Amino acid sequence: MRRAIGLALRGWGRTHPNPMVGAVLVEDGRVAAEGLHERDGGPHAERAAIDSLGRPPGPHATLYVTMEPCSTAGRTGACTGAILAAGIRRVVVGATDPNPAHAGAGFAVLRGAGVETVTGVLEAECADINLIYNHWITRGTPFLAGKLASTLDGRIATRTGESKWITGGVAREDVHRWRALFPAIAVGAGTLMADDPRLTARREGMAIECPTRFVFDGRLRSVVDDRLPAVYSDEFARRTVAVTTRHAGEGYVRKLRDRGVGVWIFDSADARVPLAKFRARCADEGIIGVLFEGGANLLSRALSERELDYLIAYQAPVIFADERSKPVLGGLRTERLSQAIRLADVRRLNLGDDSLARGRIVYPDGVQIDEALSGLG
Ligand code: AOF
Ligand code: ZN
Repeated sequence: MRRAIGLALRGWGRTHPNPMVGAVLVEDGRVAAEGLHERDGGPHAERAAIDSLGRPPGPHATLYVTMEPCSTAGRTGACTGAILAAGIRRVVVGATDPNPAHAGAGFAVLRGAGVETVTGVLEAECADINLIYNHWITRGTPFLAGKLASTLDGRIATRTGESKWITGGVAREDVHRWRALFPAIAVGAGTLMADDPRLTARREGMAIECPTRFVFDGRLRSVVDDRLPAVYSDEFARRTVAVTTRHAGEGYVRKLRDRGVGVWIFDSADARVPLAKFRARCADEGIIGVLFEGGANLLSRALSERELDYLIAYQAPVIFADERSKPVLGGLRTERLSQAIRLADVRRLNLGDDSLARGRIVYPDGVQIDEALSGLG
């Protein structure tokens, strides 16, 4: 199953809106064939493994697959059908396909046909491969994740504003992996103006990839007259969408649209984009996952509006111990421990001297937004 997981991950970022799936066909204790779902619309992992064998599997073959085989025709024919047609009598599965069209139906089909079906092997790992898909297919809304990087005492910049770099090279490379996974990335105008990030995924030995780039800028103050930020002017400018409100000047909107930059305009009493409306628009446009990369204001708002589903948090073994340094998150008034936001299904990783903790965000009942701080960005 670990080998099947490795195969599934080769589809990283290329299978949307489909899941990443890997499959290994074992005969007499040896790997006879492998397959993966390489891209949306392409053959499913099970079929890819069976086809690559080039002959019927032996009578005692076992198919290991990271996700439940599909049991309805879809665009590529049911995998349960392919398994039965190949005469495979034993199937070992990682995670259940959360797609309501399947959700265990594949197991019933296999078992009904007398195939020995083992489920739940490395289940958590297999489900973790498809964070975006699992959310999208069950809720029909995009998976909104936040990425942050802080010191051990939860700070992202010194009192004078220095922030490059708190985390080391290995952690920063890992960020590019997530950028390559998510169909879209979002940043706030403040971050855009301070850092001028390109928001592309740049990985050793691989072509530069550019997801959809969202800039949250309620008044379009990042559309300055002299030098435009890179995301509005580089070769991927058409991949950029400024997310703004009616409070933005029409001249700025026109200036962006003239360059091929998208502009989404939302109604809002203040100059802040309501994240629930943004999420709904993404769903309409088929954007199934967005990685919020900062800054602190945008992430804090997403959290206080309870619109963030997941957090990817890097932490460096660095301490400022300075109240005037900049905190990674804010805007809530958490008086009791029972009001704390928590992560569930937490996974941890060491990256050089830094660490990564990521997990699903669980919101408590009744946390108050701190009005004094809610004027953030
Ligand atoms: C599998 N193995 O490798 C994948 C599965 O449009 P289609 O035909 O590609 O079907 C898409 C659905 O099939 C998708 O929503 C999910 O439920 C399942 N994906 N299933 O058995 C695979 N990629
Ligand atoms: Zn299938």
